[in-house]
Parts: sequence; structure tokens; C-alpha cells
Amino acid sequence: MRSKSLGKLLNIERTERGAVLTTDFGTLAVTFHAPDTVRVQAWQADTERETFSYALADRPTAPFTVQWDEQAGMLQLKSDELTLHIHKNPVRLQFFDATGTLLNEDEPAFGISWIGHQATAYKTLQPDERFIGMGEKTGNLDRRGSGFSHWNTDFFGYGTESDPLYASLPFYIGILPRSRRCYGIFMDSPVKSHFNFGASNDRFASFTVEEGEMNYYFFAGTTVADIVKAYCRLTGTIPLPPKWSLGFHQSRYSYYPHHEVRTLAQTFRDKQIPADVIHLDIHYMDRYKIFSWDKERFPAHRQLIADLKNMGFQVVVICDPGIKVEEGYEPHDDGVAKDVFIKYPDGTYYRGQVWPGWCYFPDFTDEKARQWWGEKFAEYVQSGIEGFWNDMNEPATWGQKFPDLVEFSYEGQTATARKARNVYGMQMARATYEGTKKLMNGKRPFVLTRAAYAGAQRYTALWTGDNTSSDEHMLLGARLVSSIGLTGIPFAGYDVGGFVGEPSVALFARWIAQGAFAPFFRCHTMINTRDQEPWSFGEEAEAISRNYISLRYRLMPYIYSVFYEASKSGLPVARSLALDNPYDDRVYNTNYQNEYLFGPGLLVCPTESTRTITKVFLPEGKWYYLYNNQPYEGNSEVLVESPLEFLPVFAKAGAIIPMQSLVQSIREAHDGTLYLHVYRHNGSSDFVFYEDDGQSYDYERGVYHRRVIVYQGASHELILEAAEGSFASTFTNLKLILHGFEEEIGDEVLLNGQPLATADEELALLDPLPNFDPLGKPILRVVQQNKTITCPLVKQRMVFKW
Ligand code: NBV
Repeated sequence: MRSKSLGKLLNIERTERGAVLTTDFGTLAVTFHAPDTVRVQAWQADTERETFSYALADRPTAPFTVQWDEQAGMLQLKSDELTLHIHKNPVRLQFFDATGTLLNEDEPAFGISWIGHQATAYKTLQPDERFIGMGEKTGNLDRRGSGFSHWNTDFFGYGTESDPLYASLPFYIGILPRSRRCYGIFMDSPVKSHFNFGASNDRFASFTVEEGEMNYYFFAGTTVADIVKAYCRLTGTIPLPPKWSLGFHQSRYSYYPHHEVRTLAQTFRDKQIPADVIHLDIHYMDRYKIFSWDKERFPAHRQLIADLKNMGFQVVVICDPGIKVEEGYEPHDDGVAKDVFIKYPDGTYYRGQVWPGWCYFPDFTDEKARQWWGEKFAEYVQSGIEGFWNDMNEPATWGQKFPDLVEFSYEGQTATARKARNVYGMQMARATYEGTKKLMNGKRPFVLTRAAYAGAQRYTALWTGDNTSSDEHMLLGARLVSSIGLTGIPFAGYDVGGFVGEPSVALFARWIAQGAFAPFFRCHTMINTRDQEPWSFGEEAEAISRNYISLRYRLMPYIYSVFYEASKSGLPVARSLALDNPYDDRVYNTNYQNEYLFGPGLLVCPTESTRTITKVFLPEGKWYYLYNNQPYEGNSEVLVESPLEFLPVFAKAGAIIPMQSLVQSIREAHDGTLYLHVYRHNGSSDFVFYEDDGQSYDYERGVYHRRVIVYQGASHELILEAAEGSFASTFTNLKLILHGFEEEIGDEVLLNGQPLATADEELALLDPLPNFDPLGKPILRVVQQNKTITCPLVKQRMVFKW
């Protein structure tokens, strides 16, 4: 069998915003989806065409026009942001931006080719071209020279180069350092796919779908952020999560019986280590049967959950998709009666083995089954549970050989596992989200998933599965979460401390510090491992854990605002440095590739537990070492001390970081003061501060408090624009903390023209640790010296000038 590519143009049919081109081998359709987005589809006469995609968010686009210009050898389609050249013989594509700069082109010889039913788009590899994204993929930040497959896989104890893992997010961003341009490509097919970024070849980057239509979206944008946003316009953004889910989560496989759980909760409170969530893994169930409780281990689960709530804890329960084949077990009997399980082509139910034994599997690609699944959560919801952890949804079965011929409804179109597998987990998360949302009377559910496909962000957060307790995995986790963020899922995290194996004291302490700056922050570990709570590794690790978890809680106004931004635009919470500095080689240096911005203002530099001095890369601009305000010029590589008690973190000059007083859980009231940290710079910066009740959907009706904060460095002005929305802020006082000015600000500043006294204050973001070193090792200076201004916080515009 030989490969064959799209052939000579035979016929062009003009469509509303594109064209359908028939060639002597295969058909191509191009459609402008938005001014910066072109959809490309290619098929052969016997290809099964797509009629819908689970990835798309169906957001309408504003009207726009596409110019059509047909010439002898070429057809040109042009919007304000993107120009497409379609060469006629053979049919090949070139994409240009608004300035006429080439962004991407088909490999001239291969274009879109088929080998049998397998379709591949070949793109000319450009000199120095880099590739980022691809979601939950191991390896380096720059994907050049690597290849990946998308096939959701339960990979216990995966390695730092293993592929594929649990989630399929087939979207990447091409970076062209020579022309300083970038573009994005999302191949929207859940069928098993393969991406090659110049692996084992120096000629092309390619993406392959094993069968069905070649279907991809091309995005043009001036910045990487534009491209991520364009991808999220297409595939959707997160709903605002319940605020408690941004707190600290403690998990293990598994906490039981009930008194263990109570002791766990009480220990957090006794030790004054903030926490909001306890996860119950599979042992809470009666012999692993979903929607049941083990009555011996949890004889009064409703009481337990209510008591935990009174202590400020939410309970998240694990939910596996397998329904035990057992007559008399309600979900089994009801599922059979309602016919919601996936089947073999002969109409008999598929059975696979997982925790409960032989199981049937709900067909989450069927509306009826999603509905059925969603309703099954009634008991959990009545018990007070608001968080649902979807595991094993690749789907995973013992033997890991899910038969290809098993059939799924696929919204009435019938598809085998070859097509449905990669969307199964996402549709489980959707069924869980939609079902529990309906049951929760206007409260926001929290859903966490292991398996995902593009667009899953609309329903769920994601964690990176069964990692391992090692420094490499800790650093990989930072990279995975940044990469998942680039592909539309901002709410992501890893098992802090590692799932498989046991961390050293130092590794645990370091990991928890890093995890405090992960969008989803949870400690979790495997069955039969040693305890892995913040106090399980001795006093020093406990003090470090307390410090970093507390810092996260104090940062909550900032973190929640950053999540708000993610919910609006799709911008990640943990932002690879490639987002703002795509053309700087140092970003991709393997020594620096784990660094990221947590929100717009904090630079986090993950480093091994054993490294007491770390070389970090500081991008363009100016940076302040978080703990003591020490300024650093950016565009530099610097050595910083990194003893365990200090993870290197820097605030960006111009950063505006709202903080609050320390609380032990999200629902505990803070002291009413908004601590607004502003880091000196000469330029202009802004931040959107956002608040709402943190738990309902009332914000959709305007019940929120949103205010733009602008800092004009050159004119020494800080402007809090008038607050929008009908939510009354929980903050009534404002304390401005001006970093980097020292004595330059006098005794007074002006607020709306009226003088206001300043103060000189010392501030510590971390508590000093007891000195654990018998030799009295030097501890870094952790105290910042700042100018502060305190005043009532009002809704009206507030202009500070100094
Ligand atoms: O439910 C047990 C585990 C869970 O703790 C883990 O987080 C999942 O990734 N689960 C996998 C089942 C298999 C464990 C070997």
C-alpha cells in the first residue's frame, strides 16, 4: 500500500466563508470559523464524515467577511487577520498573518496524505521552529524532535518520558523565532492520533488520525496568549469553580474509617495548617460499588460530612465508571432497565473487570445515560457532598485491552471504541458536572477527572494521575500543568508528594511549596505507603508546609481573580514562560523550562529538593524576590539561595497582588482588609480584582464585584476603578503595600487629591522557621520593608498618587 496525497484541483465550490475543493484524489474544505481561525477538513469518497464534535463550545462568532480572490494557480481567501493561499496543483495550503508573513505551509510534496484510511497533514518544518502545548505530555517544554500519540491510557507510575497518558488534548502552538511569529493547530478528532514534531525526520511536522476525516483548526495570533484565547473561544472555558476547591486538598488511597477522617480534619485545625478538602478514595464504598457506602467504615456518613462542614471541610468522593454486574444492586438493575451500558456489536453488554469485579460501563456518549448517571448522585448530594473525583475513566479495565469493537451511541451515530475512547472520560465528567449541578440547587459542583479530551475544561479540573515520588516527577508536574494550561485546562494539578513510592522529607517539603502555586493543590498517595500529610515528615517539613499552605490562603483574592480571568478568556493560571517570551531561547533551556508565572505577577522557579542554590532565568523586566523584596534585573540568569524553606519565587515589577489575612479554610471570614501589594515599575500595568460569593451561579446575574486596578508607574499613580456588579465586597478596608520604594515615598500620599499618611512597615510572607540546624545555618532575611497606606475601601473610583 502506498501513500497518496490530495491531488490536482478539479472543481471549486464557493461556500459562505470558504470553499470546497474537489481534487483528483480527495476533497478539501476550508472555512473561516472566525477572522483568526480557519477550519480545514479533508476526506476521501469513503471517509466517514464528522457531523459534530464534543470539543466545541458552540460559541457564536460575530459577523465578519472573507475576501475571495481566484488566480490562475491559486485561490486566496483573506480575513482581517489571516490569509490563506490554496495552491491548485496539487492542492496545498499556506497560511499568512495580516502582515503577509508566512506562518505555516503544507509540505509541498505530501500536503495531506492518506495511507489507507489513515490521514496525515504534513507541514514544512521551518528553521528553528519550536512547538509547545499538546496538553498532558511528558518530555520537554519544546516538543521539537519528539513525537506523541493521543490515546487515553491508565499509566500507573508513568515515567518522565512515557506516552500516552490519560488525557488527549491535540492542540499545539508553533513558534517561529526568526520571524517572531506564532500560530496554533488543533486537530479535532478523538480517534487515535499521532503528532510528529520533527522526530526521526528533519523535513516536516505532521499530525495523523488513524481513520476518519482530517479535521483541524488553524489559529493566527500576534501572541501565544491570543492563540490560547482563540482555542478557548472554540473549545470553551472553565465555569468558575467553587472557591473552596482552590484551597488545600488532602487525599490518600484511602482514608477510612470515619474516625480516621475526623482525626485528620481535627489535626489540620489543631496544627493550624489551613485546608478545605478531604478526598475519600475507593474504600468509602461497599466493596468498591459506586453510589454505595461501606456501612462499617462509614456508619453515619451524613453526620460525618455535616460535622466536617462545620469544621470548614468539604468531602470529595471518588467515582469510578464501572457498575458491578450484580442483580439487586440498584445502579445495575436500573441501568439494565434503562439500557444505559455500552455494548458489543451483537447487542450484548460489554463486561470488563475493575475494582468491584466484572462491570458494565455507562455510555456517557448517550444523552440518556448521562442523564441517568447524573441523577444517581442524588444521595451524595443529599449527604452534603459537593465534589466528585472521576477516576479510571480512560476507561481503565484490568488487562488494559479494552476491545476496539465495543460500541458507543456517540449521540446516536454509533461509534466503536476507536473513536469514542478519547471522549469517554470527558463525557463522564460532563455527565457528573451537569447532573450534580442540577441537584445542587444553584451551588457549584467541583469535578476532577483523570481522562480528558479537548473542551473538558467546560466541566472539570484535571490531575495528572499516578506520578511517582521523585524530584524529576515534581519538576515534570510543573511542566505538565503549564502544558495542560496552554491547551485550555487551567484548573490542573498533580499529586503533591507523589502517588507511587514515598518522598524523602526534603522532597515532600519542596513539593508542597511548589504545589502551593499549582492551580489545583492536593496531596495524594498510594495505598500502603507511609503517611503523607503535612505533619508526617517531622517538624521542619511541617513548618514549611504550614508556611506555604498559609501563603496560598493569603493569596486567595489574587488566585480567585486569576481563575476568574481564566473563566473569561481561557488564559492559564500557571503560565509557561513561553506564553509571554516565546522567542527567548532560554525559556526552553532544560534548566529553566519548569519555570512559570502563577497568574500574571508571580514567577515560580521549581527546583530539586536537594538544591540549596538554584540558577534561575528571569525574563525581560524587573523582578523582586518575593520574601525580602530584593530587586533583580531581568533578561538574566541568576543564582539564588534555595534552602528548603524558600522556593524561589519572584514578583514581577508592576505586579498588583491582592491578598487577605490568614484563614484556616475558605469559608472562615478574613479580617476585612484587602492587602493590595504593588511592585514598583516605570510602565503601566493592570489587574482585574474579582469577588463573588464563591459558591453560587448568581454571578451570571450580575452578583459579583469586579474592579479594574491600574498602576501607572511613571506618574506614581494607582487607580482602583469604580467597582462593577451588585455583590458587596467582603473587604471594607484597604491596605496598600508598596514594594520597592523604600524611603522615596514621603509621609503622605494623595487619595483622590486628599492627603493620607503613609507608614513604614515590616512584613513577612512566611513565618520564621524554628532553627532546626544545630549549627545555626544562616536563614535568609524574610522580612520585607514596605511603605503602606491604610484607608477604608469604597466602591467608587480611588486614585492614589505619590
Ligand atoms: O482509586 C485508587 C487509585 C487512586 O488513588 C489514584 O489517584 C488513581 O489515579 N486509582 C488510580 C486506582 C488505581 C490505583 C493503582
